[in-house]
Amino acid sequence: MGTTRHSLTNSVSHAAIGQLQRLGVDTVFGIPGVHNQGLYDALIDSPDIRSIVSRHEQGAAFMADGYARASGRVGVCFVITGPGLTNAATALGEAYADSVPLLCVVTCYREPLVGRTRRLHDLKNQSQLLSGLVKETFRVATPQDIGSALEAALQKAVAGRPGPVAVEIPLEFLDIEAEPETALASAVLGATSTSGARRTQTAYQEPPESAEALQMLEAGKLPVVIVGGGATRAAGQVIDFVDRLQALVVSTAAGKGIVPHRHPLNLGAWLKATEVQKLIARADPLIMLGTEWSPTDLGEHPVSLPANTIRLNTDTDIPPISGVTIRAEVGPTLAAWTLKLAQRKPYTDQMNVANLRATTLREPRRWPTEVPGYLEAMHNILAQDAIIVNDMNTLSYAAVERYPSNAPGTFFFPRGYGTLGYALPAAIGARSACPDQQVVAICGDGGFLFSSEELATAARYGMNLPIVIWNNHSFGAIRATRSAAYGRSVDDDLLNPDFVRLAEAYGCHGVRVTDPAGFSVELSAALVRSGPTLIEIDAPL
Ligand SMILES: Cc1ncc(C[n+]2csc(CCOP(=O)(O)OP(=O)(O)O)c2C)c(N)n1
Repeated sequence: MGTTRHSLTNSVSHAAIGQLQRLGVDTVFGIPGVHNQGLYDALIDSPDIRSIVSRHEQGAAFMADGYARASGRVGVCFVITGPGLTNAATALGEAYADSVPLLCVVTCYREPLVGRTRRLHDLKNQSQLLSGLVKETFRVATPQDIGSALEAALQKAVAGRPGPVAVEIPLEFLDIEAEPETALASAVLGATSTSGARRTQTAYQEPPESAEALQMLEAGKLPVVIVGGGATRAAGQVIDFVDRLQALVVSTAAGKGIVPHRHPLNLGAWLKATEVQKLIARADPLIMLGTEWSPTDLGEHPVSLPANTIRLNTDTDIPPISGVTIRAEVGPTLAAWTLKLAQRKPYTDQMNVANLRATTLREPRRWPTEVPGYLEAMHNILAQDAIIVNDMNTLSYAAVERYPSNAPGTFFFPRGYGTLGYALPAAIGARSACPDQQVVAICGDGGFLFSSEELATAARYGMNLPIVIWNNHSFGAIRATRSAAYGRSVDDDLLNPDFVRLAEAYGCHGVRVTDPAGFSVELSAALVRSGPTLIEIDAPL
């Protein structure tokens, strides 16, 4: 233990990085500091792990989020104790709310001074702070625990309802020599886990409630499926199931694209639509797949569930409902049901599905009349599997309901926690995970400035990334809701920088467009440009 700091290649930090590599981690996002530089030093000796350095820890954690949503694997970020963690906190909150598997590796002091903060980067109580942000924190008690802590954390991130986890490593351990057992323990654990970073496939076991669910499916007259983000990796099984039953489908924002928009039974992603609410009320049965039935999807008018509801979810914490709740993986369970329902006569053949779909899609919307033209231009240009990473803004709200997503896991929206500043860094994460897919960020002028410094990251790594800014010179959504609620508005006007020049100052390409035709030209050009392009839309107020 305790030898020359700079010559050590078998440090606890090396054991940590080696273990992450064995567990399938290929990218880490973060910011180095004196309080975690042992980890960064060890990365030099593990060229298979790519390090992407952000300009703010919130950006690093959002990048890990975007990486996770795009790849289906755990996103990993490295932050220093104290301010590194508090900067990342909001993004961890978003990942928790949206069930995104993240691992935050954060340093700490070996002896926490709970209640005092005299040491550099020390917090009053870091572990307590973490407990309010993540599913579970693994505090490394001895240097020998490093391998098992990382493995346990990665497994926890994907177990049940996915979410963020943290590993707190005392910074006193980072640069000391790892005991032989440390490496051994890591190797053994690594070998037994094919990839802790991915949800492991276990043999399908019929859930005990399956029989009841199948009875409801056999007897029902109008099956309606609500598909949520928890079914993203089970798209094939969901579509087979829907086809077998000829069930109508509605999706949440997170579930967009799981059943392609072009599928004739898909009514879109608008649970609030009047026709959809009516349909849900008379569904028989209603089948909820991988959705928590979140208030953020339902808005102000929660729809009550019919008695005949089947709920399939890995989450163990979801509240009870009438009907039957099954805690199991969506994919294998649906595959088994589809086989068992082989003789079912399709239900909806008498319904005029096309009419219902048209009525649902025609419902009047509140956004400016220019919005659909821009979304249509995007849809005409982007590939079917293009990843659209949204912030909270007018264009994105409209896109939830209107953008025709045709591939699963391609529409990201920070719906659960509703954090402004998500889109740019999360798009950088998605771009790192999926270099062969198109990735586009959509921001408002307000939200963009919450994380615009990450233009530097996109430029530094030469990322081909169009960043669209809907510039209505205001916190438009807030202006609209406040005007509606109070009949007047204040502090919603924004004095923005010149976005085109801002982009150029960062080494990105910048353009301003004034109509969908110009937008089409610039978006097409941005998709083939090697670096990032900021496209400012001169939007109506
Ligand atoms: C971190 C954070 N702070 C505040 C809010 C509240 N908020 C929600 S939408 C919004 C306005 C966003 O403005 P902009 O990005 O310009 O989009 P627009 O509504 O104008 O289209 C604000 C301030 C939030 N969602 N997140």
